[in-house]
Amino acid sequence: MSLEDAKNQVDQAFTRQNLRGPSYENTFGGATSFLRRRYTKDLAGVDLAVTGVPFDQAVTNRPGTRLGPRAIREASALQSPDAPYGWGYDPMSEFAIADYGDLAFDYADVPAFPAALQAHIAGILNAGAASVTLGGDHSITLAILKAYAAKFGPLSVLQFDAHTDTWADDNMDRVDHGTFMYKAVKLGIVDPARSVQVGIRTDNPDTMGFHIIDAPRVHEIGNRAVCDEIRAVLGDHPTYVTFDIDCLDPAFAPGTGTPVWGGLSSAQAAAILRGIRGIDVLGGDVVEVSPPFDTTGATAIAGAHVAMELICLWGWTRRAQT
Ligand SMILES: [Mn+2]
Repeated sequence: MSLEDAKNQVDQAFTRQNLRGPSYENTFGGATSFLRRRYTKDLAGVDLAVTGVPFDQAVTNRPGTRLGPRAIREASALQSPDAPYGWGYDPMSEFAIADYGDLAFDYADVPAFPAALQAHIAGILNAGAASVTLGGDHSITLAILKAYAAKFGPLSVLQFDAHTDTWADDNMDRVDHGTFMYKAVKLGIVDPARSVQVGIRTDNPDTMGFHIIDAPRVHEIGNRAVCDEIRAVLGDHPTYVTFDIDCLDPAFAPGTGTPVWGGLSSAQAAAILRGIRGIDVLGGDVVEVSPPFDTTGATAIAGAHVAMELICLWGWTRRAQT
């Protein structure tokens, strides 16, 4: 290895010349960005920006997801630089994907937070890029959906979650991780009739018209039937995917604020995310990874895999169009 190679084949978060392509630096060292993408605030030429939102002030129980983006980035370094398994293509080589860093916000000014986040995502979308966001608690998805709806109109949402997050809350100024989907429907930015919630296992009689495939049903009908049902509802409608890591069973994702037993396994989630390829994904997020409760790191590992699968889903459709 030449001296020049030695300089460039480390810290590819900063040293990589090209937004595309694998990074073969040691996975155990160097500066960490999501999957060694370039860590940059320059969105020129970027197809998809991965961004972190370290906000956890809206939780009903255990906090800690403010540390989620950092943990997910670190866990992403465990993934192979080769093409992701089961997809037959490498989105990291075919698309310009950057780590856009974290949202800056005043942690003590919660009322000002949603607008700051919406502007952050709008900046990415208006630069012509898609976004995949690393949370943060689930309240963040409302501001992201507002930015998406402002550009694309009302969206389908595919939500993986133990909870529907549709508990009634007509105070639009409240910032709450359990009511954001209620608000999204009331604001008209999500079309519930063309949206699906997967993995639900907490009671909330008002479904608001969402198509729910609850966790017992996932276990009963199996992955392939779940994928068929998701496709049937979403069709080719523009879709935002939000993945609350508590969709997974606490055995697979203990590091989260409101764990509920009876959830999906990592294998089920992987099979379903890969089995719905072809839906029109405009962007997504993985939320509620709480490192202080993640005793083995398994939750952050799952979160990093989910983020990668979201990128694969987004790229699959875009790739088919080009
Ligand atoms: Mn949730």
